[in-house]
This record gives sequence, C-alpha cells and structure tokens, in this order.
Amino acid sequence: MLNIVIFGAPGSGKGTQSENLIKKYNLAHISTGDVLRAEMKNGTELGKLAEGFISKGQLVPDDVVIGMLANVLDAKSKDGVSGVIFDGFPRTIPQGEALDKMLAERGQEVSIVVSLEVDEPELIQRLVKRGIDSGRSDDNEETIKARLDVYNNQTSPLKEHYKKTGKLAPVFGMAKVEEVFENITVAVDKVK
Ligand code: B4P
Repeated sequence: MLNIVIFGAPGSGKGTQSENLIKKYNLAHISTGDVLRAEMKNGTELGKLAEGFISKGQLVPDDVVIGMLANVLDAKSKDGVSGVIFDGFPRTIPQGEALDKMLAERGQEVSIVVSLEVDEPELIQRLVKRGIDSGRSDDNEETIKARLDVYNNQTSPLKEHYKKTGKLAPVFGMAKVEEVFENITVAVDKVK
C-alpha cells in the first residue's frame, strides 16, 4: 500500500495537491481538517468541541484527533484503494507516533512524507484570499498568525522525525499548482 503523508504549513497546498494525488494513485483521502469541519457543520459533540479550537487557530487535542482517525482509516481503506493520503495528519509528534502504530497494527507503514515548502508571506496571502472567497472562519489574519505559530512550534518538529527515518521529501511549493504536482509525483514514483 502507498501511504503518503502530505505535510506543510496552513495554506501550503496540502488539500489542493491531495485532490490530484488521489486521482493519479487511486488513494483514499483522509483530511482531518475536512472531517472536523463536517462534524462542525453537523453540530455534533465532536464538532462543537473542535470549533472552540479551530476558530482560535489552535490544534484540536491529540487524543480527540487520534481517536477519530482509527475509525476513519478503517472505513476509508475498504474501498479497493491502492493506499491512503493523510492530509493534515500528523500535526504533532504524538500524532506521528500514533500513525506509525496504527499502520504497523495493520501491517503497513508510511511510504513517504511530502513536505510542501512555502514562505510565510505567501501563506498569509493565500489564506486571506481563501477567507474572502470561502468565508472559512479560521482564514482571517489574526487566526492565520496563530496557526502559523502553532505550525512552527508543534508541527514542524515532525520534519526532523521523518528526516531521521529517511521518509521526508521536501518539495518547493511556491510554483504553479501543476508544477508542484509534477514535482510531488517524481518523489512519489521513487517509493512506489
Ligand atoms: P486544514 O483543513 O488541514 O487546512 P490548512 O492547513 O489550513 O490548509 P491546506 O494546506 O490544506 O491548504 P490548501 O490546499 O487548502 O486544517 C484546518 C484546522 O483544522 C487546523 O488549523 C486545526 O485547528 C484543525 N486540524 C486539522 N487537522 C488537525 C490535526 N491533525 N490535529 C489537530 N487539529 C487539526 O490551500 C490554501 C489556499 O492556497 C487555497 O485557496 C488554494 O487554492 C491556494 N493554493 C494552493 N496551492 C497553491 C499554489 N501552488 N499557488 C497558489 N495558490 C495555491
């Protein structure tokens, strides 16, 4: 199975590139952001809890996201797919450890971690624009700054973790969507 982690700061293009990757490689798509937003829209207990964190630009607590992921993974892996793309998960070291464990229990492992490299001014510009277009509650300038702090403090240390295991594939993320995609496929094809 091809298990791709798509990694990067908020607005780096994880969701955008995932859409292309799932088609090319026949993958199931697990976006923890999408799952949490769906829960928020449906007004579930989990959604209400998540909203409090997401609207402030904070991460939803690890135990909540990790607990949610195992169910989603089993549900999505059933559909005759060739692997899974993990979009926005893991975002902390404990989440990374939980993912390794969850996959090992299923006789699998992370194949590659594609890290989209985009600088902060560009990230802010993209997210502010998305906020205007989509009205997403966490895409306003104040919340974006909080999300970037969270990324720098809690999420980016995962890069070291994956560098050590030889799984990290940094990709320049500031080109056109199609060009970024092309460069991702070069990296993925090497581990396929
Ligand atoms: P996510 O839904 O994962 O979203 P994101 O990081 O903000 O965006 P992404 O990188 O996917 O950007 P996109 O492709 O859309 O997370 C939202 C929140 O949910 C988090 O802040 C957190 O609170 C919570 N959460 C999610 N997962 C969690 C977890 N595991 N643990 C705890 N909490 C969790 O691109 C952004 C914009 O850029 C788009 O408008 C796009 O069109 C544009 N764009 C993309 N590529 C481009 C390119 N090459 N050039 C120009 N524009 C581009």
